[in-house]
Amino acid sequence: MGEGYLVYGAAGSGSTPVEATLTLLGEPYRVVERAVWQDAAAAAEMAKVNPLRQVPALVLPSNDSGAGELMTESAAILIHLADSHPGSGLSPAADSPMRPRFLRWMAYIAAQIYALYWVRDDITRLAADKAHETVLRERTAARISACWTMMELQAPPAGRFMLGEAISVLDLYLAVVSRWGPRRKGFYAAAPRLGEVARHVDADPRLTAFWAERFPFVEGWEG
Ligand SMILES: N[C@@H](CCC(=O)N[C@@H](CS)C(=O)NCC(=O)O)C(=O)O
Repeated sequence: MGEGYLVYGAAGSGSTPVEATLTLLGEPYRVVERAVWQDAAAAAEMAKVNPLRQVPALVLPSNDSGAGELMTESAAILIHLADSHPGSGLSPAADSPMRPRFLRWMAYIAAQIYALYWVRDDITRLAADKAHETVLRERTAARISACWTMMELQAPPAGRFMLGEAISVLDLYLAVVSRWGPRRKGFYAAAPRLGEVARHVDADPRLTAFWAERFPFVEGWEG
């Protein structure tokens, strides 16, 4: 085993649940800050690692066969980290009755919700003019809210957290993605029971210092 995990990320971005997971696991990791959506130089640097110029990217600790494997795609990274630490309880085991639910909603957050931020983070990618920008912002916000509502109806939390009484990477993922626009107030309105789960994650004392550093609950943070 080498020198620990290397995370390419940015505060408040999709690397946040990855960093939170490593924090809960007590694994050593280092973050290379790449706020790719704000900074062209950071994006150019990121392209050397991930040609899509996106964070998060995770380099696994190197092993006997050489350099550590590179992972992108937040859901895959979170599932891998949890599964490779089976004692952590951060994912249900492959034979657990909760496993299909876990996989379904991990993929759902990534594909149905997170993917819309490719548009929202730089609306000019699809908007032809200012009026179009407004329409796209409104419609993607409505779609995100509708997706949270659908998730709540299909998968009401099984306890304090999505899968029961123990926190999993699904809860960490939900808690971070629900802080992006239309932000937590919109999320609480769309999915109040998922909102309760997110509040439990926010309040986990093992993560207090982590949130303060990487995604602080500053004045007005809920939107
Ligand atoms: N499918 C990717 C999406 C990653 C993503 O969109 N990351 C954002 C930051 S939260 C980003 O790097 N955006 C820059 C861009 O897409 O150009 C994942 O789940 O990891």
